[in-house]
Amino acid sequence: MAFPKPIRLLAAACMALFLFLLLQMMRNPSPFTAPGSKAKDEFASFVRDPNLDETLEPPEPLRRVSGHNYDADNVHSDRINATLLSLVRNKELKELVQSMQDLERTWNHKFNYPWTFINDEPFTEEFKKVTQLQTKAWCRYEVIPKEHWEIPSWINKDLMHESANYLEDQDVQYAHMESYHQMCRWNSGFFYKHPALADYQYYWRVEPNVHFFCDVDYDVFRYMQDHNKTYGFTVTLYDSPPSITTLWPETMKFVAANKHLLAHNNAMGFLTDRERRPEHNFQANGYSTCHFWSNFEIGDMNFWRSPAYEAYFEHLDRAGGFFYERWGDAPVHTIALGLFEDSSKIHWFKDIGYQHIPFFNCPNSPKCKGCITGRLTDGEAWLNREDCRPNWFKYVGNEWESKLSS
Ligand SMILES: Nc1nc2c(ncn2[C@@H]2O[C@H](COP(=O)(O)OP(=O)(O)O)[C@@H](O)[C@H]2O)c(=O)[nH]1
Ligand SMILES: [Mg+2]
Repeated sequence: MAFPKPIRLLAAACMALFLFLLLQMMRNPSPFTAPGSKAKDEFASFVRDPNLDETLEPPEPLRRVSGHNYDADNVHSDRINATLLSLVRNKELKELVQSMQDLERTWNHKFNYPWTFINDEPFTEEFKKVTQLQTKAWCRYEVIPKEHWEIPSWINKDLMHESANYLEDQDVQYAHMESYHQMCRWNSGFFYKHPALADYQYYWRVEPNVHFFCDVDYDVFRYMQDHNKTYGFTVTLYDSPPSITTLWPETMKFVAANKHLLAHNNAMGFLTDRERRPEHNFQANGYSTCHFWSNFEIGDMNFWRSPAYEAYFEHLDRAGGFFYERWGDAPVHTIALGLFEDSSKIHWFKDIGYQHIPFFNCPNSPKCKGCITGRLTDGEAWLNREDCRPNWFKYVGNEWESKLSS
């Protein structure tokens, strides 16, 4: 049946309009690239996000798969003493499987590093069975010694409860959740003391429900060792000041008594910047609140096992802020690294595409699938303000610039 010409033209116009609208909906919503509304620009961290520049691999030497050198059953493999590490609850099995599948697909099916799962209670048989099915690598299931997890004797429970009420009024998340405080303390000062990790030097922390987007074709643990790196991050953010009001003052007390521990090439500027978010610095009593987002960490446990860090952690633990405030392991790790480690030993794993809700690290690389290049968040536009990378680049630098990236 033939339609009159005006009807055909109208149908064609409707189709074109529909396609145009569809295209608009699928457009990259990155605040960095879109000419953008005022609201978006207002929150953009950079004139141009460095993740928009093409990212290949970090510099050689890089250790790759060759023949059977990383086979899971090769007892003489090129693997070093390192493990993937996950503190996780039985009820998070499905979310953990998601993280495992992404990391196995993009990296570990090539290198077959063991997984170590840690819990404050025994893992179920189902948890063990299902996680082992996700990998050819060896899986270990460990329980935390009670004395590493329980709330220490010097914490006053009444004061803790009152403090949690106060924190809640300040909109501090998880204020009343004791286990969250315990988890932050354990990640700050105990994970590397677990007997099951005694023979390992390097770890890659993996949380349930995170995503990995990019194929990584070199052994990242060997990268850390060969390039003399202590710690690697993907995302760095501002923290909630009321959760850490006295963390910096306590740190300063410790530093005043231990000046010799400060690294020569430290990241004090990054830790104390007050130009970008002056109100954060003010509320956190001198700390910028910038921290490496510790749900992703690739690190050398020798740093956490050093006498300097042990003394610092002990000082913080006695001060009580893991329970009277809600000190996170992220700011604690970051401050320690920023003060006591040479900042050239801290590496931005720009090439590892990563997401933990609601933030991403999404590089511009043909190796990446499933994230939008340069997009920091899929949440509200104001979340872009939480990005602390510009501060890191300002005080420490961007090692990927110039010769390294392409
Ligand atoms: N075994 C165990 N793991 C926990 C507990 N609380 C948190 N975790 C783990 O600690 C990590 C951080 O917790 P999560 O709830 O993701 O905190 P968020 O990312 O800060 O919202 C995740 O790997 C959790 O599985 C706990 O009480 N027991
Ligand atoms: Mg999490």
